[in-house]
Amino acid sequence: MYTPTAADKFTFGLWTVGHTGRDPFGEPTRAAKKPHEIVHLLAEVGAYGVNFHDNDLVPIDATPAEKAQIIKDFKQALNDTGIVVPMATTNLFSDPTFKDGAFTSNDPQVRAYALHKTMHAIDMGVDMGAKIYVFWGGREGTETDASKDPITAIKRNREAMNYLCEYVKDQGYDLKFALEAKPNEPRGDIYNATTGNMLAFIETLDNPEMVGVNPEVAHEHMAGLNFTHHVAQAIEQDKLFHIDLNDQSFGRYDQDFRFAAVNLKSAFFLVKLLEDTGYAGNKHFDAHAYRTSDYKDVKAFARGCMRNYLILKEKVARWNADSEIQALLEEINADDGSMDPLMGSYSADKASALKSRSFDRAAMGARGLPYEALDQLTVEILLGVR
Ligand code: GCO
Ligand code: MN
Ligand code: MN
Repeated sequence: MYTPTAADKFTFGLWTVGHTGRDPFGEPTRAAKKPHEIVHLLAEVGAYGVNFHDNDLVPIDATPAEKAQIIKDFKQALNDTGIVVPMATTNLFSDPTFKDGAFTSNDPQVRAYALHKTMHAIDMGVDMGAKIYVFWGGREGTETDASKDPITAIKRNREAMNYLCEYVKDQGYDLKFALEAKPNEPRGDIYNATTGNMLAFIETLDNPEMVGVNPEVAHEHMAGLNFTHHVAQAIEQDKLFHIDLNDQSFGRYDQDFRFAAVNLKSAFFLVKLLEDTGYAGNKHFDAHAYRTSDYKDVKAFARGCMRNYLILKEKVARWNADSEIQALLEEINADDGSMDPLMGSYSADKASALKSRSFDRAAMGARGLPYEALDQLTVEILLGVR
């Protein structure tokens, strides 16, 4: 019942299960694995797909011969395991070149190199089968606003997105972009800090239909925000092109924990939203195992991400089928239609009828709402006693 299948579209980045445990204070605790070895690990745990940054697969300083060998081994592993590549992205954050941003750098040569690097990475991603291309602007930000005009930064980001959309159209690629927001880390402040910022930004692009979002649980949680509400806004605007699932304690450093490891209830309502609205895209676990793990435990981590999603999916079905919950929902949403002639789309007649109508304000305010009861039933489902 909780065994993942291809239909679940569970994916992992090479950098997730391949994370070696390095952090800002400490050296790796696990030996690095080659990309083709990671593909086999993912197949073993039952994943559907693997994603990569250009340099997760091919190191930035690889020779053409090394690159050819890596790609050959990687494609062979994909072939042997049936693992697919649904998404690719560019590393525009590790190399010192990008210390002041890539598309928003103050140096025009760096901005040009960022486009050059991204076009090559897009070519490689498409060659592997990617249909979604993620943009996470990790270095697109500042430590001091003395360094950069934030309006200039928005314009530079827009110019880059417009350029790259035209490139994709010019190549005839079947590829969509998904923009990923994060409030901070590794920069002090990152531009377009939330999914909501990204959604507004997308509407200002030349080809907005090619661009959606890739929200990540941890990133809205870092900012103390309700992730499910941000995903809902993306879904409502047909912009949920991809999703990064993981978990994160509010207010802490960027933790990228196993999905549902911290906030079970938030994870439940997220899965409920995705399942109830029929989200059909990839579910990417952008997370990594604790630094204390060995590779046996990394597999437990990866299995745990997928299993938690499937357990929560089953809880959602239970919640939706619960007659007591459904009765409460009916009570909460009772509507005798008597207000319909006064609301909805505006007309002058409606407005004047509404203005002259009298309301029993005290009665409305006195009406009880059984949200405690509803929430308790939700908790009991999550605790497994219902
Ligand atoms: C993070 C980000 C990244 C991006 C990845 C793909 O917290 O570091 O989420 O993992 O998702 O770079 O663009
Ligand atoms: Mn993250
Ligand atoms: Mn992410």
